[in-house]
Amino acid sequence: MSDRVVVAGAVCDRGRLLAARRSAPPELAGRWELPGGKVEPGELPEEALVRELREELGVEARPVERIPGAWPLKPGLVLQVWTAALVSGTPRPLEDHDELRWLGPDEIHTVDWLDQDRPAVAEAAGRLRAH
Ligand code: 9L3
Ligand code: MG
Repeated sequence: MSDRVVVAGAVCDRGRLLAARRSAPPELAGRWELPGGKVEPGELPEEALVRELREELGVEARPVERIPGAWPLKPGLVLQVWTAALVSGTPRPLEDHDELRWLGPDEIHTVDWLDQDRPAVAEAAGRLRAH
C-alpha cells in the first residue's frame, strides 16, 4: 500500500507567506503549519488542496507549482506541498486553526512551524525573496 498524501499550500500573496496555527489535535495545537489536509479517494492532489483551502480558510486558491519533496508524517501519511496563489477571498481561520499570520521573508522564523513543514517553508520563503 502506498502512503496517503496530505497536501498543504504555501499560499503567497504580496511577498508574504501564510502561516496557520493549529487548534487540534492537542499534540499539534499551537504549532504553525501550511494549511491543507488529506487527499480523498478519487481526488487529484491539486483538487484536494483547492478544497482544503476553501474549507479551512474560506478562500479560492490556485495551486501554482509543487515544491519538490515528500515528508513523512505519522505512519502511512506523507506530506506534499504546492505553492498557491489567492484567487478570491481573505483567509480566515474557519476550521482547525485559531490564528493566521502573513509572514514576510524575514519573519518566517518568528513562528513555531511543525517539524515536517520546515523544509517546504524554507523553500517557499526563498522563492518569496527571489521574486
Ligand atoms: N500535517 C502536517 N503538516 C501540514 C498539514 C496540513 C498536515 N501542513 C499533518 C497533521 C496531521 C495530518 O497531517 O497529523 C493530517 O492533517 P489534517 O487533515 O489534520 O490537516
Ligand atoms: Mg487541515
